[in-house]
Amino acid sequence: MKEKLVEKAKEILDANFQEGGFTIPCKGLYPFQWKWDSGFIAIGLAYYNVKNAKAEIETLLNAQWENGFIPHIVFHNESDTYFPGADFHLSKLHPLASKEYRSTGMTQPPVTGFVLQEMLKIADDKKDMLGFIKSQIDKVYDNHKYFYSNRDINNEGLVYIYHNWESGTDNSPIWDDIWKTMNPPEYSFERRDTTHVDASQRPSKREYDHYLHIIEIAKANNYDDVKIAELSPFLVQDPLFNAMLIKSNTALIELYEKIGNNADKVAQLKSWQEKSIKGFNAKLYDEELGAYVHYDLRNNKPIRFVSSSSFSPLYAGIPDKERAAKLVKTMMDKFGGEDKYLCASFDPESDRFNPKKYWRGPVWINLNWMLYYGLKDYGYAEISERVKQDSIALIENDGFYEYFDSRKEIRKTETGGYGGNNFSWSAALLIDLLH
Ligand code: 9YW
Repeated sequence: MKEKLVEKAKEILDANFQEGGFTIPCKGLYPFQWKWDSGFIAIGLAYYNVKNAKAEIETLLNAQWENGFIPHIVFHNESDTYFPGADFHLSKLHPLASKEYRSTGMTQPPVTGFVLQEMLKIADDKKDMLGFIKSQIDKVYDNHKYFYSNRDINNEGLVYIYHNWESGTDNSPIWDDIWKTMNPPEYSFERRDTTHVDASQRPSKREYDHYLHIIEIAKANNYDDVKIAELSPFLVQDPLFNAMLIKSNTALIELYEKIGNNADKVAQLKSWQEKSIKGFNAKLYDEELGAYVHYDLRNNKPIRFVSSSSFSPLYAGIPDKERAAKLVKTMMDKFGGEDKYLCASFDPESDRFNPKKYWRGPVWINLNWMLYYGLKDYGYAEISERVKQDSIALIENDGFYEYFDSRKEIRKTETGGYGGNNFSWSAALLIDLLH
């Protein structure tokens, strides 16, 4: 069983690998290179195709802007199966954007630092991989520098995101109250996602109006960070995004120490790190909920909902042992019933929970992957093993889908896999989990 699944996972990754040296997340649905997808994909590739794993990271980092920014989508190729594409995003509006690659003007969770560290752990030839890392690591460092220099506007060690697409958790109910503060025009455009996937499993047209409106505001200001911080109706400190940055800081410190001769960068990373962990625990933890939550900087208030992002700080070593125990209790009480697969993306007890709709409830393999390692690090061997086995069971049972229904019951009558099939990061991370 294990061998067969791994074989199928490799087939998917190979089929999604493109001539330009990068992997698309899903045929038809997502025909370009996405930032955090690339990271997870490189981890899977590192097990059996080191050349492609390296190419995956290189092609992403080649599209870095002169200010260190790494975009969320790199449009290496033309494709009309996705909206909004390069002609909508117009990255060239920013004076420091890549002249060579068209991209979006927003980013995604900074996973690349810890991905490089994972690639080193996986590599048989450590010397070769460390050489590769040495050739790329400064770009990742520059990306962190970009975040701390431009997006930590209150100097509290926490960076903002200005768009829900930057979070990676696109239509989470967490954003619903922000949408209520906006009244975007009704744009006319042709959605492409709903030609690939059942519309009931995707965001609504009205939600897309909000997504596009934020980009229009950013474009009207040439994607200038200062202007965006001033004007974007969406400005959020996201625990998932910041936890990824912190995890990647840790990885960069360890990698630079291995490489040697980078004392200045190590000192800078340690100083960012100390401030970030402190700021994170002081601002983003909600005692009453027993979970980390998002903070709405534009409207100056915490967004008090529990989602799988609430537990991601476990992966980055952010909570102390006592707080970690509370997090695990919240997770098990709300998300962990025997009738459920871990871990739904949104609080199953909330009336905003929707088990079939994208980031409003379904289980995602990348979040589970982080939770598995996080829980394991904190000594929760049994629960971490359950997250791992649940992830494997979902894929084995339903297929290599983009997201999955957390309710075991429904599989008596219907399939539980939703969104795109033959999805790259589900395949890549399964290879890691089964290793
Ligand atoms: C979209 C590619 C991306 C992921 C995001 C996910 C989805 C794209 O797909 O967004 O157009 O909705 O939400 O996390 O990186 O897999």
